[in-house]
Amino acid sequence: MPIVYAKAHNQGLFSFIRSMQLNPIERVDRIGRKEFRERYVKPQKPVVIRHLIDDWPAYDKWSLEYIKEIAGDKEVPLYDDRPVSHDEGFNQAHATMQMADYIELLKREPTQYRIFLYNLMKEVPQLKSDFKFPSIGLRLLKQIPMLFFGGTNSKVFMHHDIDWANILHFHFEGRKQCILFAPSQTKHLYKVPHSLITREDIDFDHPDYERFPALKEAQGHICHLNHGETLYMPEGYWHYMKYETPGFSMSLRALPRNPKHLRYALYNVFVMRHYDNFMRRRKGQAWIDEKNKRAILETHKALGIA
Ligand SMILES: O=C(O)CCC(=O)C(=O)O
Ligand SMILES: [Fe+2]
Repeated sequence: MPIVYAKAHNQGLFSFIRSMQLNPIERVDRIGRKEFRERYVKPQKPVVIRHLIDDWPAYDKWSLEYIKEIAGDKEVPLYDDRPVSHDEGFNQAHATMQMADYIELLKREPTQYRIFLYNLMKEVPQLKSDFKFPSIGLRLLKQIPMLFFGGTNSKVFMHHDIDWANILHFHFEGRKQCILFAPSQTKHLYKVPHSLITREDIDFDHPDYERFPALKEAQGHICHLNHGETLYMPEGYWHYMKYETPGFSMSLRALPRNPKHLRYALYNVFVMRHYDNFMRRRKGQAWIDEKNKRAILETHKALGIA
């Protein structure tokens, strides 16, 4: 039975809003490759591994201060939480800053500026010697360890990754909340067509069930990550992250094994994002507005909601 996170949120005087149906993600201390494959990869089930990376140099070394020391002079791309706009390309950054200034900002005050999918290792190759590719029964891609940074209360919109990968997500320094949904739940989530996101005006911490009634049926997963913990996200899983304190994460990925998922990945990379960019240029904001309308219409139609 899913546990309903029954936090009552004061909306106006006495109205209650039920939070979503979210099961706590299993946590294990350590796990071998055989057991990991049987219990989590095969059934495509998320899990938090608490001590997978205790033997990495990064476990002791990596902190915001350390990154500031070794990468402080790098110019980094920043994203905030503004809604997608037609005059930006797919996943286009909103600002840039020197890494040292950005880390100062993170430590000083809450900010919505995040670093998203940044290949810091390309700029600072010495970081590569701080971690290993865990031998856990996933064929992890060697080229692209991506980094993510966020400040207190910054939110990463609900999305799934373009390549439908199996993801190992390692967290450093702060504490972060992760809410996940399996691909089977997509029908309840108001997915925006030709994109990797759900409607951006959904607050997955306090959903508005009047506007988005399908969310009531969605069955998801939740965890909190602390320094050195690893989250396994199976293929194509939706994820919404909230940094509760300033911190950063690294993701490693393995291509999807399910042939259907691999086909979706190829379609996204080679067709979807180009088509979407093309339509943004052609139709402008009307294209974005139309897709957002369709997210609601198509979800309600498929579920028979009037
Ligand atoms: O936590 C973040 O900032 C985003 C993480 C993410 O989207 C990923 O690992 O794919
Ligand atoms: Fe992601």
